Amino acid sequence: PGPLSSRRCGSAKKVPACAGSSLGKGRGSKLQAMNAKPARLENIVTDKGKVPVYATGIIEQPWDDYSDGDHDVWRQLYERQREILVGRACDEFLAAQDAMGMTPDRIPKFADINAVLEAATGWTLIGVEGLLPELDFFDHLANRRFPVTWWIRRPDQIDYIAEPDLFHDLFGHVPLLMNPLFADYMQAYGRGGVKAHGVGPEALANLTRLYWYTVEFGLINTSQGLRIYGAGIVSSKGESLYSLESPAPNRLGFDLERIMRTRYRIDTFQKTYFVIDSFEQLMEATRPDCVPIYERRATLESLPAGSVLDSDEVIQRGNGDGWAADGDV
Ligand code: HBI
Ligand code: FE
Repeated sequence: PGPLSSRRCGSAKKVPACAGSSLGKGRGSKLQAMNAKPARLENIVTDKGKVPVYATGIIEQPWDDYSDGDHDVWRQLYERQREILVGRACDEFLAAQDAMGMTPDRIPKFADINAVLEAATGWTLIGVEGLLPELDFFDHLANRRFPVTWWIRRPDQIDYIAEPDLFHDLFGHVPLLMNPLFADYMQAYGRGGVKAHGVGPEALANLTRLYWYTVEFGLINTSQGLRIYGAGIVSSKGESLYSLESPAPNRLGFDLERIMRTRYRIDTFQKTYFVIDSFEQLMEATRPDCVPIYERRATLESLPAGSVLDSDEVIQRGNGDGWAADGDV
């Protein structure tokens, strides 16, 4: 779950408060009435189908209002993923989760995480309703604030949810913010996004692809072999296995401009994974001014997600098994 298309969302229409919110089963909600139920603004997002985009307000994590069912969903997902990720996620990810004091027992308190995270890299978590319009999102990242959705998915959504919930954000995205290089990359990414937003929709599309193929679905080379660092993978049972073990997808060496040309779908496993050698490489890639890159990029066609070019560093050429044939991207 993650990136929206680069186009501005259509007009928001008010819809009833989200049925999915797990709120209200708590003991005497402490939330003000206005925050009692998040307002889910369904915006029609053109070329990626309908993706809910939420209000942009920051809200306090309603920790006392999480139900036992919510904590149970966290525990189930946490225990299942941690078991799968040993030997699959990069060591930095697993070590950071432990260092932050994350456990399966209860949904972590943002305030507790912030005490550790802020001391480590200056990042803090803020509670949000869910997906934010790009500019709001970029601006938070540029200021070392990571938006975390305050609600967790329902039990019937354990295996898949189309939008980022608390588990995706807190379990998937937050731990690597403890890594100084990744923390710097995420802030540089946010600053780049604010600039790209000023340049225009094409520039923005480049940035959302970069986010997709690194922060969400990136792999990293290690001495023990390929490992996962992307949040979209580590928070997904199926893709944690598929991304490393399936013969179907391509696995290509990281190449910034190549990634910026590569389209993606938000509702299937990736056809192509890009592999970095280190977080330094990721940070270095965002140093140069991106505007000349956008100008060069604009002269080249974007590529279907499953392409392999002669100029690619091919670690594995996928056999394409099970690739979605409809709605090619
Ligand atoms: N909003 N809350 C939230 N979380 C995200 O990961 C997020 C977002 N809005 C936009 C977005 N990601 C992507 O389009 C980025 O590529 C900008
Ligand atoms: Fe995400």
